[in-house]
Amino acid sequence: MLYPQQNKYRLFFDLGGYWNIKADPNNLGLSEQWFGNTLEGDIHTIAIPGSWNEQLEEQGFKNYIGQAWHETWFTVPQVLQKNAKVWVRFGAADHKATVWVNGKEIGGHAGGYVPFGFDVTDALLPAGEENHLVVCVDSTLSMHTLPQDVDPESPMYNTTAYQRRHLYPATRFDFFPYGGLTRSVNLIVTSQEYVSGITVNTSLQGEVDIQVQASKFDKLRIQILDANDLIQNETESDSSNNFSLNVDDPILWSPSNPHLYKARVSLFIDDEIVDEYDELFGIREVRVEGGKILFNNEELFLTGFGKHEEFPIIGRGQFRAGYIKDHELMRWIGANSYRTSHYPYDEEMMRLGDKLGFLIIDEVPAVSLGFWSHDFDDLKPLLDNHKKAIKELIERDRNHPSVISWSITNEPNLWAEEYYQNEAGKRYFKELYEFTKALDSSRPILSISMAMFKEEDIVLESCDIIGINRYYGWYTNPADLERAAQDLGNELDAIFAKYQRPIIVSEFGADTVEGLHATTAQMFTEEFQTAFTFKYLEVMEARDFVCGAHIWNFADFLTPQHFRRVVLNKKGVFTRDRLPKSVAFKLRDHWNTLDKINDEHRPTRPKSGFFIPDIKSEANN
Ligand code: BDP
Repeated sequence: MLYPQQNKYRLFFDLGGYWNIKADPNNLGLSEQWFGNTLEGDIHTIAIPGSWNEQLEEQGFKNYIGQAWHETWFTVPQVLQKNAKVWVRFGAADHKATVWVNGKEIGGHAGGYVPFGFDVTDALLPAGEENHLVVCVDSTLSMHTLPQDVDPESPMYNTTAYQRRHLYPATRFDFFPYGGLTRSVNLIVTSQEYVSGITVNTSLQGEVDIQVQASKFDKLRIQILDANDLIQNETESDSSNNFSLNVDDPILWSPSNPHLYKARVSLFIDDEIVDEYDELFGIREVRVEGGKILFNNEELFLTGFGKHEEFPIIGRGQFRAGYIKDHELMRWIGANSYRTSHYPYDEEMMRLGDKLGFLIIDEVPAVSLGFWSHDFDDLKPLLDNHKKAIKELIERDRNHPSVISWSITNEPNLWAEEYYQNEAGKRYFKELYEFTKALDSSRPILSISMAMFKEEDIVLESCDIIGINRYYGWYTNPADLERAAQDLGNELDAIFAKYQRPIIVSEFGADTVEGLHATTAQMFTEEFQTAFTFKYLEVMEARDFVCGAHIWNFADFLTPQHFRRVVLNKKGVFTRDRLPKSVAFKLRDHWNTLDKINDEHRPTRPKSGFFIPDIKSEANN
């Protein structure tokens, strides 16, 4: 469903605010029909968008995984309800939602982190009356969902890899399992006939192919406008919804000049416009050639981070000021890119990436996947959901110039289960790769491997860019950075020799307690983090085929409880509240002088658009 937009023909309301919430640990709500009336009993007030965990910690929600019923009310004015279609759109519900309006079930969606919505016109009360919106959000996962579960009943739980029993709440992944209505909830009003989807494909020569989905039309008109709203070209059709246009002397989108064009789609019925939608896009190209990533035909080196979408109190909830802060800190430090580890981030982040000129690797929630059989057919329910997650992500994000790659999996088999390195596993990833390519052939696909099988890891066969996450000198041979450098270097060389594809080191990092120091670098101190980070950078930068260094992590983040974590994963270059650790200043110096990154790819030196003061703080010296 299109991102909400307001113009002469459509409008949207923000339904965010203080809602009611009621936990349903025993799953009684459906049989007792809680959707029919105002929620009763143990009701709390919750800010939406937002995760329930930290907001309502004192009410017992901190570690709550399960169903929680949410409700609010809205009114549609008479002037709008007449002859209109009214929709409800959710930016995301983690991880599953069922929606009722005035007691009538209007739909549901399985899978967190992506938007969904419904036409609610027929469920509305007469204009002016208060409509009751109820959403049951279920944060439980299963072995077939993305991310996967740790259900004690699942065959995976009973394998020898029992580490997961040591986490509370138990997860297969190293980030907090937040639940809730995490992103914008909107009421959208459109005409009876409307535009429902737009796909834009471009070439560096200025060819722009546009495909429009619409309910019904007598005519569609497409106009391309530049950043000053000047029409560059236009065309129309009364039968086709596929258009090919040209932009003369196109201004390319890049981190240093994030120029956005607009595709304005107007839908006509009886010679009158009844709907219009402006889709932003950029003209730029990313491709892989001879072991390099080429961005607008120039060699690209990615500097940046694996991130988490996570802040104190609001959890994984939408936090616009936080999004700005993170991008500005990345610009300050000289990062040109980040990965949406380990799930799709808020659409607002992608839009900021487009506007501010960041390169984003967009990831589906396929984190530390586990398989449970040698038989490919047994894996199908998981594969189907995996494909669905990829499809929904591509549908949502395909027109963002900031998105340069689809990351289809992160560290499968982290828990070293017995079923993985086999024909079924190979086929699983091959199918995913082909599925993704068929949906979007314009972006390279990234697969990320952990250390266990090194260059033999089956996941490396199915990708255009290889991502490796490595923790030599931290989880293995702790503190021995010379050995870490050797191991990393040998492995990079072996992987490149085998695949001849660009490699990025998509994770490397050391837990670091801010303010902890030592004269001899010691694990957990700020000096160790600096030594570790720069040892890795040295190894990577000595190799031309390494096309990116993404430090794990941008900021400290909340995890389940585990003897390896003191509340947070502390590998952040910034603290959870976004204050720099000392490595940040060193990185800032390094990434702003690295001659491998030419000016085009340095968002710290924009040629237009943003003023970045070039102040060097005392701490840099
Ligand atoms: C990797 C995972 C990441 C973890 C990180 C770590 O991809 O999610 O947080 O290790 O252990 O295995 O810090």
